[in-house]
Amino acid sequence: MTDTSFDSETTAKAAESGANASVQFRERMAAAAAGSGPIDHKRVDYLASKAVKALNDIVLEDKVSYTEYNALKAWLIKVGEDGEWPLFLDVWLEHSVEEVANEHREGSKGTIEGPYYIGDSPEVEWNGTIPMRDDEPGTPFIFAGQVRAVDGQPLAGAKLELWHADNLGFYSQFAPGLPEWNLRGTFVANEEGRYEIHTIRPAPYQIPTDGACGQLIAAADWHAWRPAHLHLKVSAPGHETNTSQLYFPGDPHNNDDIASAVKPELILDPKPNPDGEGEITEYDFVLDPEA
Ligand code: MBD
Ligand code: FE
Repeated sequence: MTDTSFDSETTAKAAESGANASVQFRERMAAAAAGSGPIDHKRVDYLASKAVKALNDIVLEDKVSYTEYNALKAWLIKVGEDGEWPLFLDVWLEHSVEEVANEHREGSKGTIEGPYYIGDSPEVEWNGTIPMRDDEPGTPFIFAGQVRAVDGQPLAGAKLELWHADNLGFYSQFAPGLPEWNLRGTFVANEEGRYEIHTIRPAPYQIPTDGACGQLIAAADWHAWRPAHLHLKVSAPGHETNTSQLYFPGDPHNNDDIASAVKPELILDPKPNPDGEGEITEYDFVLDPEA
């Protein structure tokens, strides 16, 4: 079992991750803005009215007091100040957006992207090791399989982008003190659509406890954990990109992920590596054709 205990030093380090996710998101949106269309006023009217009504209904039905209203106002201000809107939304809302976006798919299940994706990670040769420190702690882990289309055709040259937390639950470029591309890499499937990636097993992830999201979690007496997971984006020309996360059997938080992003199809089946240290697992991706 992975050690999930955190000392005060590592907890403090986690705090900046939410704010860094805001910076990252703004940059990505600025780049995408050029391609976005005109405002659909009818749709905004419909959705915004519905959202406002849902909140008003809660106030009326549950007789929300001025004390509670002011606590909400203070908390919303703090979410912004702490830069935790991407963290908040990806933890508590993205799973429904993903469900709607991908319900038509016949290929592999996906799940939420979360706040810590970075594009253009270094390309690693087939069979290679993801960028990591010389003394990277954690169980060595070989992650291999095949990328196919829904008709069974192997997708030679499919691209797999993998990013995951380290053995303490930290993501490079979001928690300080890690090499820029630590545990982030881009891999290309071979002629048979097969890939083989060498990495280490990530630790479970704790939502930063000292920001606005942590404040809500403490006030509501919830737990702050996501199960250990690998993040992936698998893509091939003419196919829909599969954004996914893969989980490990037996993780205590597979059944109560705070981000509601675990699906039974996404739990891996690692075995001891017969040829060396650590573990090995096989997982195949099936991509839907682009509409
Ligand atoms: C994560 O690592 C993550 O994957 C999600 C969805 C939310 C917060 C942290
Ligand atoms: Fe994650």
